[in-house]
Amino acid sequence: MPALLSTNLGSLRRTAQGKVRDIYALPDDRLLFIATDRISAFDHVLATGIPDKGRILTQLSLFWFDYLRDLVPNHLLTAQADLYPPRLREFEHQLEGRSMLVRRATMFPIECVVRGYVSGSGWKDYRDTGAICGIRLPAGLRESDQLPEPIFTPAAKIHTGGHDENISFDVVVEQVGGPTAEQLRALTLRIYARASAHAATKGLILADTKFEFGAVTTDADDPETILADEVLTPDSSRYWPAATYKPGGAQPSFDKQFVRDYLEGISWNKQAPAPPLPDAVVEQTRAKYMDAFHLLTGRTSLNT
Ligand code: Q0Z
Repeated sequence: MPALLSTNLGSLRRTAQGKVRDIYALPDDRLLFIATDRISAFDHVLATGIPDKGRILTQLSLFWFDYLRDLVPNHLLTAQADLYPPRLREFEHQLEGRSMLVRRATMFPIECVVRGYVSGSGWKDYRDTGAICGIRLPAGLRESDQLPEPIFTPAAKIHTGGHDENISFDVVVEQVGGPTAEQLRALTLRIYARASAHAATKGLILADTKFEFGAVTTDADDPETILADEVLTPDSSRYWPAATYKPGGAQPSFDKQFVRDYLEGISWNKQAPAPPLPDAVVEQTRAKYMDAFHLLTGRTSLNT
């Protein structure tokens, strides 16, 4: 199957479009969450998609939702396209294996990031200030070093294209209140502990990852915090092969390194329009997403 770069569900309203994912509104406080085959690099969506990427990332999220279900409830209603509302049937080729029917939640305006290693914006902040999100860290850490213990490093969502802004826990408290801030931190750290332990048994370091939580009202009218969005995919996480881990510099990207190397090699100026990718780079990248899926789930094929 060719890569799916855009979705069109007729008269349904697309309520959000990210670099990779599209969200449509449905009646009864439900959303349809679709992972396309788009890929971004250097903050641009590329002209070429990666066939199966959306299915791989969706099915990895589904694996993790199930793996974590006793720790935290989540937004999934069903990912079986044949159980979707009848009006979606005609679009099933855009949906099969790559979409989730989810509960609409009231999202907390916080990216719940957890870091076990010092990388990305965490490394930049540490290098410049000795702290990440106001958490003082020991002197002398090198890029990609493991932290003494995993830390909660929240970020504020910047909607207009920009990068999320790292914020202190005190700012989270101001945004959502003390009890909810503590709940989000505790959930984030607990999920990371469980997921990073699983990844480690498969030879992968989960260096950091990002969760989004929302609030729903239960049958008993109590507010409940649920895990939403996609979870623990290579798009929302840094996975490193333990076998080649070498602190003291940046680690190669598990999934996107072939893409980055190609784009660096052609000296693209990182301004739109992003160039297309050669078939070989597409195929190598698809294989990396499949490797991650296979390692983490033990499965060798995808569901439709
Ligand atoms: C998540 C996002 C985008 C992908 C809205 N269960 C939910 N309830 C309410 N809202 C959301 C969810 Cl998952 C929700 N996002 C983030 C935006 C593509 C994810 F354009 N936006």
